[in-house]
Amino acid sequence: MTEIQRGATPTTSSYDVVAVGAGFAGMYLLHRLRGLGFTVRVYETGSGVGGTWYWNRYPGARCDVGSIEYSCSFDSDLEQEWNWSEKFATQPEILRYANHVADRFELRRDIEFDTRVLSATFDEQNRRWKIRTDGGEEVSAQFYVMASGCLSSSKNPEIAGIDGFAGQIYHTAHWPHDQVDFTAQRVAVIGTGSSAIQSIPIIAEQAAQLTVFQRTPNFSVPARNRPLEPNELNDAKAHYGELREFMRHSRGGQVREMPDKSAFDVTDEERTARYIEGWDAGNLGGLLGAFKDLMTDRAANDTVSEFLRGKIREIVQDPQTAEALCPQDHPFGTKRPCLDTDYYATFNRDHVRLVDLRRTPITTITPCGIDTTAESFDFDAIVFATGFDAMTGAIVNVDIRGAQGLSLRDKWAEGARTYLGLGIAGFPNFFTITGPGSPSVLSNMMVSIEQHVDWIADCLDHLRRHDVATIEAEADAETQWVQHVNDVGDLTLYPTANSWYMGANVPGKARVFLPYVGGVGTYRGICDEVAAAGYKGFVLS
Ligand code: FAD
Ligand code: N01
Repeated sequence: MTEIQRGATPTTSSYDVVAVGAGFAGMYLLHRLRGLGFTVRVYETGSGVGGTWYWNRYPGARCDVGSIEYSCSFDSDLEQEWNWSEKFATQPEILRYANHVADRFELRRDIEFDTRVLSATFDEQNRRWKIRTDGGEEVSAQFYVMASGCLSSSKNPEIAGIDGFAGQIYHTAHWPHDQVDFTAQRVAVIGTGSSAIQSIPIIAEQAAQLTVFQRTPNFSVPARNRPLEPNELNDAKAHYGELREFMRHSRGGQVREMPDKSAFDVTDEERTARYIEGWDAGNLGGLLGAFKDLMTDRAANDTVSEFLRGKIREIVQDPQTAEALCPQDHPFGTKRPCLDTDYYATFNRDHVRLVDLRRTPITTITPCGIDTTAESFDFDAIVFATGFDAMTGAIVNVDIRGAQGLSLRDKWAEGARTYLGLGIAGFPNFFTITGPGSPSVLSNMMVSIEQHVDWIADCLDHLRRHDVATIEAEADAETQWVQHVNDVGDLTLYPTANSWYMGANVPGKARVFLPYVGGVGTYRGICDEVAAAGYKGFVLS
């Protein structure tokens, strides 16, 4: 809706910093910058804080990084006063936490809710960003930050007929705020990524019939979720400082020891025993981190992938369904693996059916349901669990124009290019949080968010103290960083999969490995060195 249609009264205001997004990234950025005395305005499309946890309210939504680790580390009182109730917190609990953070630090007064940022243009003459919203507001800021989330721009399936469906359509990433009741309904779920895998067992509890439409099977490991014991929480509270320090310098931002052995350093029996231990551990690290070469050596990965396929065949009674659920097209871990509760066992229920779209693709969504090349299905409701235009979608959804009118959409048409995932050549005074080219989605995002926010806050403070008006990534530094991100990525198996890490899930999106796989500790060291060297690779003027 344009400003004219809305009839809003445009206002003009001026800030030090404008940020997009009131998830954990935008909230912490606001808190940090406010503490440094900057004036900040945050815009958020949703009506509340929490980002991911505001939008993704589908049944079964919860984190798959342990709650204690998936939490803010920037305030020790906050750490001490918040009590996580489960090993993996539910979406409602994380949303309550996000609201608690907003209340505790009085963040809402600087957040404009129900407002989408449409465009941001760098005005070279005044060296300021002009930001326009769908509310008709136009504001200016010296610095502009996209804290817009890596998994916030949802994606519908590219299937004809969606608009003609007579029943209810839901998307996991835009779940209604009111309870959805599938009792006695015939329900379809399209997709088998993390959102589907979490929601399918719970939808199956309610629905009269559940049909899962799977294009690509994914690997999933049991979460073994449970209430947190009081002593676990107390122990974490007593040692938060050490835990956080370990996480900040770790590979994935979690409390996890790194393996030192290859999968082939041990006997077959020892290897299997290690995988059983990983399967029983109730986290992804148990298997991803079982051996040091699982993500770099195809033969090593085959051993864990085959172990997991064996587990699927053990659990799922119908051999044809079991086979269809076995991922064969990508090595374990190269598409984001899932953590589930009873996912595979759900396919043993009489009213649950898997449709393998590799054999019988969907041709159209009809008014009554879904047609495949083999069958017509009638449904009361269809759930799209079809994911996101990850890492770049929310950024390029805004029409961002840098120096000389350069459009970020155009610049990234052949693939996202950044310096450190923080700055972009041609876009002065512009930052992204957990942007492409940073560890981001390959890590515990809370750790990566805080590292980026701290780096940006320190940078702005430095610029102000040294009377510097603009900072911009150098084109050469950007090229070298992009090369490094690719080189490190190419040492791994990640680029072999058609994953959203590669942009492969969005038709027409450039195939580039988006995150930096060097690890959060290494990456933090690089960012710190860049800052210590007077922001090496950036032009300060
Ligand atoms: P978000 O939380 O995505 O917030 C971005 C906000 O920006 C959104 O609210 C959006 O509305 C707003 N926005 C975007 N564009 C605009 C615009 N143009 N104008 C105004 N507002 C805009 N990560 C983990 O590390 N561990 C987990 O266990 C985990 N679980 C997840 C489970 C789900 C279901 C999903 C989808 C993601 C999960 N993630 C997890 C990743 C998760 O996205 C991050 O952990 C984290 O919440 C991201 O915070 P953020 O503030 O960067 O972005
Ligand atoms: O999305 P996805 P998601 N026809 O992209 C299928 C985080 N997260 O929302 O693989 C038919 O993983 C698609 O098939 P294919 C986590 O980082 C975490 O589930 O493209 N199918 C795939 O099966 C995660 O990785 C948690 O062939 C179509 C599915 O839809 C990320 O968010 C929970 C299709 C999409 O899976 C995204 O997860 C939830 C079409 N046209 C999310 N288009 C935790 O547990 C797409 N698909 C922490």
